[in-house]
Amino acid sequence: MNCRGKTLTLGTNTHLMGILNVTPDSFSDGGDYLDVQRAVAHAKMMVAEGATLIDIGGESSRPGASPVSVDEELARVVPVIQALADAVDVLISVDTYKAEVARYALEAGAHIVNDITALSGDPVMATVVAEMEAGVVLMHMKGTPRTMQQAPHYNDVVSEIRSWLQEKARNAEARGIAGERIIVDPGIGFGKTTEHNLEILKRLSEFRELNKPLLVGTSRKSFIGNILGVPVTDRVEGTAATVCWAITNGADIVRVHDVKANVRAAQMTDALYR
Ligand code: 9MG
Repeated sequence: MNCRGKTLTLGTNTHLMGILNVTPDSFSDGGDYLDVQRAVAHAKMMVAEGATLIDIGGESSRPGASPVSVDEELARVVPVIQALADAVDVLISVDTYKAEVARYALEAGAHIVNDITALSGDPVMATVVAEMEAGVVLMHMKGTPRTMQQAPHYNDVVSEIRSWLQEKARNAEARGIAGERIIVDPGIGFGKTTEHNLEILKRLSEFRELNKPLLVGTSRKSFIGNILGVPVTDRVEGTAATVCWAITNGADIVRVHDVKANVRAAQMTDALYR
């Protein structure tokens, strides 16, 4: 797929998307020079370890996280994207549901918008993505980050999410976004119980029927903690197991914090499977 002049070749190997959170609990207190340098250094390390995409986010989507203003989010992500676009030769995605943040981020050098609301969080987002010929990740979420874990219910979690993503992809195309620039994502952990997440992973291959590149993000998520009984700082092996499983069940891109370990797991799985 081609996003703003940069190509992502799909099908030959799994792509690792490295997570770069520029929020106060990670690299940023407001985009000052040192924050930017530290964030860029971390992104460069992830690229050296094998990430072929870097996902930069300035607002946490964890349950209960506080929303961030457009100005604050711009101050966090834009300087990092500007610095990174000159420093690395990989695709950059911006994790935002706000059209204004997306527009500035794309102008600063990003190629893809990772929208956890699948274009429904801001009425202008589809226009920005279409006009700027960017790629877009359409992720499924039930509710909002504030409400999503309040007793989520599905009759058939996989069929419902698959139909929902199909509808969102159709809408995106109707709004002028090229079909080949759309990536779909079942949104592990976003309005799902541990059982829902396991069911989605067990039946992941059913999302191939959408005929779109498939992104899966399991990294360090609570369902891994629930199964292994380990804290968020100790979930790298659990994550790697889900990465290998996701690859053999159709994932094209996996979104991870711990790039080195997951690249190795993915390369071995690719050698066996692809
Ligand atoms: C921002 N973010 C957190 N988890 C995610 C996931 O699973 N997928 C995508 N696309 N974005 C995510």
